[in-house]
Amino acid sequence: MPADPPPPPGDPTPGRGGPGRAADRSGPRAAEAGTSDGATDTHGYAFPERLWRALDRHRPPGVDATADAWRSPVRGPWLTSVFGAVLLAALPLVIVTGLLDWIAYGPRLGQAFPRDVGWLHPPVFDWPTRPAWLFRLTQGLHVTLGIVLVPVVLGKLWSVVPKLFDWPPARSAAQVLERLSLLLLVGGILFETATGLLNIQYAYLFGFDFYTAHWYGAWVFTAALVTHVAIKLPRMVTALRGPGFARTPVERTGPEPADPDGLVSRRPGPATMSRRGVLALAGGGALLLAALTVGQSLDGVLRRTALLLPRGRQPGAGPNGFPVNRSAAAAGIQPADTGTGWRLTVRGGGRSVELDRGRLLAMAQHTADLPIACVEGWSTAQTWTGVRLRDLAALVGAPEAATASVRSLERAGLFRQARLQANQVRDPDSLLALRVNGVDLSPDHGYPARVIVPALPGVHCTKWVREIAFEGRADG
Ligand SMILES: Nc1nc2c(c(=O)[nH]1)N[C@H]1C(S)=C(S)[C@@H](COP(=O)(O)O)O[C@H]1N2
Ligand SMILES: [Mo]
Repeated sequence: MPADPPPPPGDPTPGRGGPGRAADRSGPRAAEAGTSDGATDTHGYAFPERLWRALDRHRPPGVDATADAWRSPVRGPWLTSVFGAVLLAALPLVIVTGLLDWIAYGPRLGQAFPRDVGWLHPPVFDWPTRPAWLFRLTQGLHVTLGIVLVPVVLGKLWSVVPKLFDWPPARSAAQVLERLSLLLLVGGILFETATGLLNIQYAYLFGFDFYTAHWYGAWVFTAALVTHVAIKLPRMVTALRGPGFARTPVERTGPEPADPDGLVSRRPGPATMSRRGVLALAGGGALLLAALTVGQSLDGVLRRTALLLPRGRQPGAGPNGFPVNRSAAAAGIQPADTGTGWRLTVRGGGRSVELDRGRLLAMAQHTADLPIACVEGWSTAQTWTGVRLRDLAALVGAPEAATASVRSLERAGLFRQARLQANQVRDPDSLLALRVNGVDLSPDHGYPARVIVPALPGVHCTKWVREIAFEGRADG
């Protein structure tokens, strides 16, 4: 069974680090301990050496005391690498699902946010309609993982926090670059997490556009992450291949030998927690967040466990009792607009037809179980009934339409209109829904008619539809 190295002998109090102690540690860290005592050992400085030496001579007051105040003996390459390995496995999924969500919005139809990203976009493709739960999965993963990883990120930051007080802040020009990338890495993940969390809580406390900020923030973060992984991966692999500490109890927990990154405390105190205790704390936090979050992507009683999400829980009972993103009142939909005077205008192929709800109900009705998956993370599957979009396209002689522009009665609001791709118009389950779960749509769910399309982001499932225009020819 792997075990910690025996704890260093003697009482681990500050001040026991002396020349003798520096001598029994090896690596640059020992040299650094020497310089902090005023010694002139500048071994380990690269160009511009004079700058580092000058900085070292002018140490800000308290910098050594602060660095040494972090005394947990569990800090070191092993713990940092375990957190790092978890993040290395999970963060690419968050990044990729985030990019997929941008693609799902339909950049080719000019409706992904942010709209104009120049060369900075992933290869785009027409978002498929199958499997119908695709966007539910990608967006659910993006939001849920983003939340669940918070304790792991905090654990990793805690494991390296003394490095913030390193002085001089770098020892070579290369290290300046590395530490700048760390600034972008840490700043990036905190920014992405904070804006993401505020967005799903509908708390737009910031004075900038969420989509634009989250998008560019993601690129900054991703670039910094790639750099960081390229630099540190070998260290991580070495640390994880070395002696393990997962089973060491707190009584036998001591520091690792000094490491080249200086993660091990220079003056380690006694352990108050084992490494596995730290991991259990972060893991337990992640599990707790998962338990409070996943319910937003599930239906049935488990939905009630989604305590963290404002729209995640079951709102009301009955067939229309599922989450509402924007209510009819909030969208300014008047009962008079949706009463017997309501007409749907269908355009295409140079023709225009007006249909009332009775005529729509007299057309062939199709029923499909389809999810609504909101970009804010929640999703729910319901049973929808209505007219196939492709039947409406055929009605105006545009069965080969390349796109459909859907407009709502709603007058203001970002989501009062949406454009659908050819595959989304043609899918046999793509509906202008009139009913849900066997009853008429409620006003909040889009009465008299709403769009529902397999795998379409919820934001494009336009409610209170007033007009559908089929345009172009898919293969022409
Ligand atoms: N006209 C209109 N349709 C809309 C919206 C809106 O704000 N206005 N919100 C969209 C969003 S963001 C989502 S997630 C779904 C949610 O549908 P629901 O409220 O019926 O659950 O409706 C979509 N349809
Ligand atoms: Mo949404």
